[in-house]
Amino acid sequence: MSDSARDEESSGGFWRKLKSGLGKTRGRLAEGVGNLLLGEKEIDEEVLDELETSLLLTDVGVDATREIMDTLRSRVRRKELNKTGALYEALAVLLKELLQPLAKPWTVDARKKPFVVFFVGVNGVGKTTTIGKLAKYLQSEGRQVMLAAGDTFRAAAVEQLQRWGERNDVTVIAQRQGSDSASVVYDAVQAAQARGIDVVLADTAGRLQAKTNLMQELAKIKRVVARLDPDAPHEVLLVLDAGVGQNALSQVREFDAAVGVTGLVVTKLDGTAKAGVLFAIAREIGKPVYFIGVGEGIDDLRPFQPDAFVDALLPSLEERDALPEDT
Ligand SMILES: Nc1nc2c(ncn2[C@@H]2O[C@H](COP(=O)(O)OP(=O)(O)O)[C@@H](O)[C@H]2O)c(=O)[nH]1
Ligand SMILES: [Mg+2]
Repeated sequence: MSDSARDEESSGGFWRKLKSGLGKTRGRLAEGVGNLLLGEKEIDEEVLDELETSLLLTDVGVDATREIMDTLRSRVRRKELNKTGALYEALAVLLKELLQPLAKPWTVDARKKPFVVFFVGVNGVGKTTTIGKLAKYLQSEGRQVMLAAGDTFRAAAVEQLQRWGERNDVTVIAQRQGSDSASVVYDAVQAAQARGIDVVLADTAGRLQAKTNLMQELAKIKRVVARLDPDAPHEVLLVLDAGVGQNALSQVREFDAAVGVTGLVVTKLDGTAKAGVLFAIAREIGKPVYFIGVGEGIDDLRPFQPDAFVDALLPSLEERDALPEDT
């Protein structure tokens, strides 16, 4: 198989996974948009109200929902939209536009060597797993990767990262549990400089005894690493679990205030009916979503593409018939 054929096959696999992963959100959305799918029905208040409710139920959020509904209602008033089928299509276009600002391609600046990326976020959101997946992704682009086990709070966290290191055959810089995470990340960046490594992915703790400690700790890691490279870290990625819905917004604000978040990774879009939170993020947070996760496997991470995301949520009529059950 050629490389491009393999790429197509695996991204086709991801597309299927995205569609089945978003099944819960799509199902909840369908409770409100089901009417729209009848196509040739007149648009009345009931149709619009049901749509509004289902947007709220998938965690699109009050403000983004209001914005979407205001636009659609005014187009209905102006008779630009008459039938429910047209409303469905207009909704899909609107949702794609809303997500567009989040779609900034992830790039590694090869002049920054090593390119240092911090992963921050509360416990259990998927930081360590995302690092494992991203290590493979970067290697497939031909980059040399090193991992830093900066979550020294739990022994299991270090072991988990080491397992991902073994799977990807990349070096993991670690110290024992309870050691200073700033010194672990410092060691990793120093080792990467010495060995000519392209990218350092640094794990961090999501929980300490007290929350103020955590934020201070993260700020300290940043300061310490800047001694080796004043531009580092080059990215600070906040990992968010889509399942927390609207709470994701306060997590962004809190981590951003402490360490200056440069981009987001939204995980666990599979298995939640709250994937609509991406629209709230688009409206409220001016930060790119570089990657999304739709499963625990090493290939279940991909760059975020708004059009594919909306197509998976609001498939055309013909496509709907071919989709896995909405459960
Ligand atoms: N279903 C699903 N599970 C995920 C995803 N990302 C991570 N997980 C799981 O979430 C749990 C916590 O992940 P972990 O990386 O340890 O989170 P951390 O505490 O932020 O490092 C693990 O069981 C992961 O396998 C995802 O995109 N989808
Ligand atoms: Mg972890």
